[in-house]
Amino acid sequence: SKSLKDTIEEVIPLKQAHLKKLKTDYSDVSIGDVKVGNVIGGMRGLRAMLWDSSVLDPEEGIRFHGRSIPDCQKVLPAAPGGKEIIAESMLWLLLTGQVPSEAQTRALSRELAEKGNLPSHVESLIDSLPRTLHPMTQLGIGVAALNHDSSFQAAYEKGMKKSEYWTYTLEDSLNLVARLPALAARIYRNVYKPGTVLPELNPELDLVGNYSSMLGYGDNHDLTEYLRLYISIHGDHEGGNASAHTAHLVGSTLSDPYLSYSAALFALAGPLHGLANQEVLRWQLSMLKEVGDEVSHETIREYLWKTLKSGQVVPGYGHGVLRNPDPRFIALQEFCESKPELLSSPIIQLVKKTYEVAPDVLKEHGKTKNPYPNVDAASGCVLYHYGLTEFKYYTVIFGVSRALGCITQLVWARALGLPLERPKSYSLDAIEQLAKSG
Ligand code: FAM
Repeated sequence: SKSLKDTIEEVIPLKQAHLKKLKTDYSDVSIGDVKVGNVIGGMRGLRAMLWDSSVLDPEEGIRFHGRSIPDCQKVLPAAPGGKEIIAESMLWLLLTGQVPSEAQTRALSRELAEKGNLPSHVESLIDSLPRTLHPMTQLGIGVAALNHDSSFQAAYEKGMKKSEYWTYTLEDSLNLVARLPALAARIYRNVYKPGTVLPELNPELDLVGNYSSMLGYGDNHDLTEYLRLYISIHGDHEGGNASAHTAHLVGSTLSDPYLSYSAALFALAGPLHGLANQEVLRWQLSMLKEVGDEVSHETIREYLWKTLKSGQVVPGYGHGVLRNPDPRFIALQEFCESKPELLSSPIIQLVKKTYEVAPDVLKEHGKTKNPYPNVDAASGCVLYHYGLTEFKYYTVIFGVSRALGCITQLVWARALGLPLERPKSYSLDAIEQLAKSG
């Protein structure tokens, strides 16, 4: 069966022709105008970016090459003995637009496991960091240091043709995805389980199977399956979210995939973005501490108001684009509903009860355009239940996942020859003048 690289190579001329057609037929056609509100409002709603692998509909949520999460759950291969989508089948779909066969998925798993060991300089760099340094900072540092072996950078120095950019980008990208589990697990062990032995990568396991076993949870089939689902569905969320956009911007300067993705991780580390999944747990636990055994809709409502009145955001709720409950949240909830053990877990029940109350409170509060949960509202509590309770680590798991979408864009941006990103900015005075004359 065809390899991932050969499949991408086959799709490239089709996409290149499509882009060329857009350029010749429609370059001067407007697909929306730019209001002052967009410019001063974080560019919300501005149609200003090409991102082929997924599109986010405000009502319905994410589709990966046109496929919703339930569609993907039906067709994308799982791990041997598992049911959930795995990172490899999602990555294949994102990169090629096609559903991989079982054999192609297994071959990619094997390729990634074979490439997954960290270079020793990265191991010693990570081991030298203080245990108190936030795990996300450590992850970003480690990913940046992987660029020591960038084949894109080496080929660029030698002088490669533009038409070859994508192949070296793909090579670096797959190495990056392959090495993320060992890097992320090493950080976990150093910070939370010092002195324990990190297992070797097992070439028979899928990427997340290996990640779970290196974290120390390889025997927990349900947690491993949850991580597979989690990492697949957090992979890509169109282009404008802060981490994806950062990877794309940095990559547009022809920085290699390691540097581009390292930058993206520092965007993911912000509390309005990926750090929200750590914040949700912290917030729900402090709620538990305060209300004790009195967890009722009423006490949760009071706690929500207390958070809002103190000027904080309710973590896990609201979204820059979505205007309905996030289908990723729903997929994770459904995972819980399929397991009675999870349904009776106090922390999972608390998250569920919060969901029954929070939208009405947020509507009454009247500020957020989307009073519904995003993915972060649900993602951490299942990890917590299974014993992965170190919630400062949760965004690292998100960081292992988001690479899938970011590297897809990097490969395609190079294959399509997309240029350096460089929007026009204006000063306050200049914007006012433009508005008055426009
Ligand atoms: N709790 C309280 N207030 C909220 C809120 C929330 N969950 N969500 C939005 N608002 C406020 C927001 O702060 C803003 O207030 P000001 O006018 O005083 O600035 C107002 O409502 C309008 O905001 P919006 O237009 O509805 O949202 P934005 O597009 O500006 O921001 C988020 C989107 C995600 C940053 C925002 O909803 C938020 O801060 N949510 C909590 C943090 C969170 O869960 N982030 C994770 C997002 C996620 F899906 C991800 O990246 N992983």
